Amino acid sequence: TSDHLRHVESMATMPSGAGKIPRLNAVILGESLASEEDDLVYPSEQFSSQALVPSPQKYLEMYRRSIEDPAGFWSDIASEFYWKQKWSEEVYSENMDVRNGPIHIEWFKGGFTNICYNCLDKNVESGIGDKIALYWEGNELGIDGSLTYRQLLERVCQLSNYMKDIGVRKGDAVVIYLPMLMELPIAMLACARIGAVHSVVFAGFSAESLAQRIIDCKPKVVITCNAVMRGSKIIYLKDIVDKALTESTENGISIDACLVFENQSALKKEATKWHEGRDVWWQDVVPKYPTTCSVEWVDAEDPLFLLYTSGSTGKPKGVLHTTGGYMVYTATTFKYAFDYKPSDVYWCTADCGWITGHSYVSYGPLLNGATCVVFEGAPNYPDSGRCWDIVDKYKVTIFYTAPTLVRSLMRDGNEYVTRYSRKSLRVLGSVGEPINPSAWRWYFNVVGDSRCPISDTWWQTETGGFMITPLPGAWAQKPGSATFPFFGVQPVIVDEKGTEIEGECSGYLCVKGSWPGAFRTLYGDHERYETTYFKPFPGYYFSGDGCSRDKDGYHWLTGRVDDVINVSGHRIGTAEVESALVSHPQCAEAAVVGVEHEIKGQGIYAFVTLVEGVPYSEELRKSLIVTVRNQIGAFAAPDVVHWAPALPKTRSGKIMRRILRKIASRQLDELGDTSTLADPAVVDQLIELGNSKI
Ligand code: 6R9
Repeated sequence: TSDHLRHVESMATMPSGAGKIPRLNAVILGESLASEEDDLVYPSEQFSSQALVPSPQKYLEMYRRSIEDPAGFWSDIASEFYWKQKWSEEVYSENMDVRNGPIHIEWFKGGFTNICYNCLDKNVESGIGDKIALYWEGNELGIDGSLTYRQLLERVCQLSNYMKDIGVRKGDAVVIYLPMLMELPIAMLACARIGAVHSVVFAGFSAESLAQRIIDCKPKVVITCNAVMRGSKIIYLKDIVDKALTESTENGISIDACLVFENQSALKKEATKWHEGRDVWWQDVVPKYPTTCSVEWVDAEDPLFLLYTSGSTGKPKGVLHTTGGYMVYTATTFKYAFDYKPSDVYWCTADCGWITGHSYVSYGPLLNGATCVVFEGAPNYPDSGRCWDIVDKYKVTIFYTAPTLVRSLMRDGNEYVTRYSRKSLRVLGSVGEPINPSAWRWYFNVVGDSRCPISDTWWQTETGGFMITPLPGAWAQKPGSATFPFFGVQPVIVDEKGTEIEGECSGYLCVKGSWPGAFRTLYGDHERYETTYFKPFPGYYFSGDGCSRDKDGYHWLTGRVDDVINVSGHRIGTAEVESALVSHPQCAEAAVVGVEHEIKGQGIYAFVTLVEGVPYSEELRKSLIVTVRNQIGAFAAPDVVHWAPALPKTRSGKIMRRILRKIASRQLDELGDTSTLADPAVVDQLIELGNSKI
């Protein structure tokens, strides 16, 4: 194993925080990564001395055991959870190498447990029933609520009972299309309690995207609400669901019920369109059910949820996570990466529609008995100080968000931050995309008053939980680096041939061996699972990300190397946007690339070829963007539409995206070799059109 162990070992000789003063550079925009590498930011001695993992030495000891004896390491941790029946002898079994037959990963097989029981009943029984599990902060100032662990358990049981009553059984799918109300984690937990498989669809997805997911997983029930306020805008979610369900019915999929929560602060019952016989008001039925509900004990390898994510082809992939390994992994990563203590108040700004909201709003924190903030609104409403207002209101100690939000708040100015105390904060987190060093510094210096370590957590929908992340008290950080692997994770960097490269290097980020939180398959398509993730570099799981490792063994994620773009931390497949664009009757062809964007990280840049004879117009540009909004969601709308008389293609007809990326980012002197193009003149036409405004 060794390259990594060697690095970690050398790190153990690193001085720990004692007496070191972080070198705090001023916020300089546009500084380069290279000059940052030696900039170490140490946790304070005070922080380290109270931390769960206080030193590189302690990490090394635990990490070494996790790699040399994964079964022992993880079964010790798993034993802290409640199991109705212990797993079989073999803690895990895996084949991660396509050359040795089908890929398979199993953890704690034969063990029976329930993740909802471990999140709620176990905590209530251990005596924290009266501790706040969820604080809910509404979109409007002054609209809020909270639930203790006991109250949350009761609410979950009522919904579980309702679902059982209408015939939802173990293994049935349930689609959840809700904004960040407390009912969203309640619905997830209620499914888990009865062994149903939830599939949460982010409430920013369009009717077509929702329909596509419903058609794929064929749920018994869809859970939604009538409408939601986001900032000063109202979104009629129920109308979107109606449209999606009409489309699903046309495709032969019918559901038993659509359960609708009346979100009174947005829209009254009376104003909601209704489909008699199918639609049911949550408030009419759920509160009538008993507040206790027996638990469905499930095998550790029974599915817990499906979450659709974008890949490099048009069809979203249904990432499937199972119960036992995911439970153990999300709980453990949460605890160590945020140095969690029972007195913490934790707030993750992610929506439960994404993996971060699954693992680190719902499951990870609740499994630890944590108090979490769930926020319905937008972080800049009513103004850019909202986050820090919430931090002060609930005395948030751990704050976890995405670089895109950090950058946009940074642009809005320090006054919005410094107006609030923020004294409660002790750990900050970042996720979703690489955080640029200047944003890291602003986050560290201004938001955290140079006092709070930042956990820059690298992971994916597929990995279930953190893979490369700082342990905040254990070692010095380098702004912009996700640092070192979590326990049990063996990252490797390979070259194009799939050969592991050692030492200071850069290449494709893969993982050797399995970890408990790994996804087990793509729903209904194990072949695509193998092709996408295990065939590119046989013997490894391929992440789709590029990564470099510096001389001290720190990992620097450099972004996607496939046709996926990362817009504000949301993964969007270029193929999805392209297929939406070409569905427009006047669009003949489209090619989409990512382009650097100051706030969003990446923006969407679309080259569009129109049907013969159709003239370019501003109106058409708008209508193309509306098409993408309708088919995917507003977050996938192109930032730029670049008219293209033709697209640069090789003689075999392949679009040369490399050239399009250069044109999009105006790096015109770096176009490289264009001689292999079928028609090199296309490039000049494109550049010319890019110069003239239409
Ligand atoms: C958790 C999540 C996964 C992709 C991943 C990578 C990017 C996420 C990152 C990061 C650099 C980090 N990514 N966290 N890149 N540093 N700390 O975001 O899951 O939506 O599946 O996206 O996001 O490119 O491959 P998901």
